[in-house]
Amino acid sequence: MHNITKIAVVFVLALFANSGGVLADVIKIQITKFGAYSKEIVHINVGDVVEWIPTNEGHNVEFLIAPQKDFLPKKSKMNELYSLIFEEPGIYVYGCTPHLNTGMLGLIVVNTDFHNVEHVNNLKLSPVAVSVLKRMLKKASSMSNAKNISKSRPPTQ
Ligand SMILES: [Cu+2]
Repeated sequence: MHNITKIAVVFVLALFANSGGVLADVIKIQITKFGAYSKEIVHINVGDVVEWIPTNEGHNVEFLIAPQKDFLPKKSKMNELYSLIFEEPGIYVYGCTPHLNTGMLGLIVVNTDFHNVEHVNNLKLSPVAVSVLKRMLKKASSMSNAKNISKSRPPTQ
């Protein structure tokens, strides 16, 4: 009886370890022929996976901002499928290495947590990239209000 209780406790803990028992989502972002990420802003939960699928040559994914300042995810290789699991709540900013200056950027917000927004605002980028980033941040915070509604939609391709 004692052992069964123990197993039950471990099982419940395992459920909570994965964002409160909710199954992880896999969000797919295509790198389009227009040199853009198909979803420029994504709201996810801790434990979710984002996958970048190249459909056009000459692009990649390089992180500029992560919640843990000194632990940026590694840069992806050109034209390669890239997949990352997100474990830290906060804002992540990434871009395409050769097209950062023209504003080929993407934003990921984990757990609707904007605590590191100052780091994002202090990012040194070209004027075009800065204005793209500002627009995305504004949109991301307004999207976060409607997050629960969009979460109930069936997954899109
Ligand atoms: Cu690019």
